[in-house]
Amino acid sequence: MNLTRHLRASLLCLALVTVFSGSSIAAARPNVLFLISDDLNNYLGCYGDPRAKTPHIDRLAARGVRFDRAYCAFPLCGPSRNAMLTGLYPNSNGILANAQIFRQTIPAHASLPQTFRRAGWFAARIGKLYHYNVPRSIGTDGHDDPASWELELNPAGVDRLDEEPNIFTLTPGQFGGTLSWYASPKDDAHHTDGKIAADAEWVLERCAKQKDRPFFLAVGFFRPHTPYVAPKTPYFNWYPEAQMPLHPTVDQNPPEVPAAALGSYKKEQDKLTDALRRQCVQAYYASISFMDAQVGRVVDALDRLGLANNTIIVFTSDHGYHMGEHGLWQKMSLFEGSARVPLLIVAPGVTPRGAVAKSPVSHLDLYPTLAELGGVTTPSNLQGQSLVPLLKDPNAQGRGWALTQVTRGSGAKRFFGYSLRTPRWRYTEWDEGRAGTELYDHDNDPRELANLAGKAEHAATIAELSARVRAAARTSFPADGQTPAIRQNFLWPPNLTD
Ligand SMILES: [Ca+2]
Repeated sequence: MNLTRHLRASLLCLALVTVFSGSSIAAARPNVLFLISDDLNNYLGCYGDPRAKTPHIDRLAARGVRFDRAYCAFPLCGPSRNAMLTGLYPNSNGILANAQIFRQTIPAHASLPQTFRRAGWFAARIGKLYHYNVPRSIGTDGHDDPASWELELNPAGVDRLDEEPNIFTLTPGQFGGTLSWYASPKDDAHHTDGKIAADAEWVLERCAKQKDRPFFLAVGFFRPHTPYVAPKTPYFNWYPEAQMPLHPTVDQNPPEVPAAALGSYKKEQDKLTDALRRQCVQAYYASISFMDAQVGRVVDALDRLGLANNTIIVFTSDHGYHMGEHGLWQKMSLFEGSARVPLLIVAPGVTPRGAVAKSPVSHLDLYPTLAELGGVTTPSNLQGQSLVPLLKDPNAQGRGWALTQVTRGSGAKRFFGYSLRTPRWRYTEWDEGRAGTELYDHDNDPRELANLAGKAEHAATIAELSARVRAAARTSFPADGQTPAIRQNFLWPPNLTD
């Protein structure tokens, strides 16, 4: 009897230990809910935007760490997503354009979800994780990597199937690469991102029934990517057109701004009147709020199903976006608005609630961070840093910089721009300075309106940052040489002199 009682007590203790360890990701094999939006800049309430209505992303930020200076590797869907999901810069995975995937260049490399999958996680994708042509590829696998996932779901809503004839576009017949928008009469559930959220709930319900197997669920929303199609009610109604901001046009930039810095401007954007600019901004904000509601729906499901205590949540975007700043629209610039991304990480038992990390970090850092939190082994050549020290102490310094690159021109005339972000400065060199340099002081000029690169009083800062951006760019290439596939496709070797 005593023995039985003793056994019962021991079992109770064991059960309690299990319960407590289950309340923290200190427990082995945490789940990962990886949420990514497409073409979303930092127009979010939690980042201080004065207009954005994003209550669901804001409450997610309040649960963990908000990275205030997070940057993509390359401000374009395909290169950015491949960099994030391989943990390698574009110069190392070979993906510097859309419509390519790293299996063409480094086929043996294990992606972030694949690493979890190999370690026994149920890895699933809903919507856009690798590159898709939007909207044409919605409802298909896009440029997906099948080895990354055990399950893939590709819902399509009225925005893809029915409403394209109604969409306003600057370039007739085109929707994804050009500015285009539509206030839809259909509600959330009819739209692709609403269906993605519904599918995520369905997958989470099934994961909740098999809690002995962890999951890596990646949910890729298509909005606010063009066409900015979202339900008119309530989202467009939240942003009265007359209240939308306008910026000076591209020809009003000061002469100190190099032409390459403005190289993402498209001639078709000359068609934009002030009225169209306001409608465009309204539609972009509406699409953000619509996507925000779908994020809320997925996170609510996680909570409702009792999964949140052992689930790491990541929310980010593939790159930033211009809505008229510097006279620019969309992506492919190295200004802050295009290079910067939102990044929220909630890791129960690790992250303090509502904390803000200000040290610059990169999308490259997500792979080593999630691998460390999950206790899974990564490829040895990852180029980012684990953010776990910053998750535990958001005041930690980390690497202290982030590198973003982009291309200009094509063929033999193609050249790179490299931009380094430090806590205070953004410093950019176009074609190693031959096509211009830029220096912006974020302590005094957060909108990057005054290029200080030509100012003699900043010569020492420029010399230091020039050496640092070149050193950072060199680290974006593989340490152990380059594969032939990459040599064929891309500029090689780099000519990054000191
Ligand atoms: Ca994108």
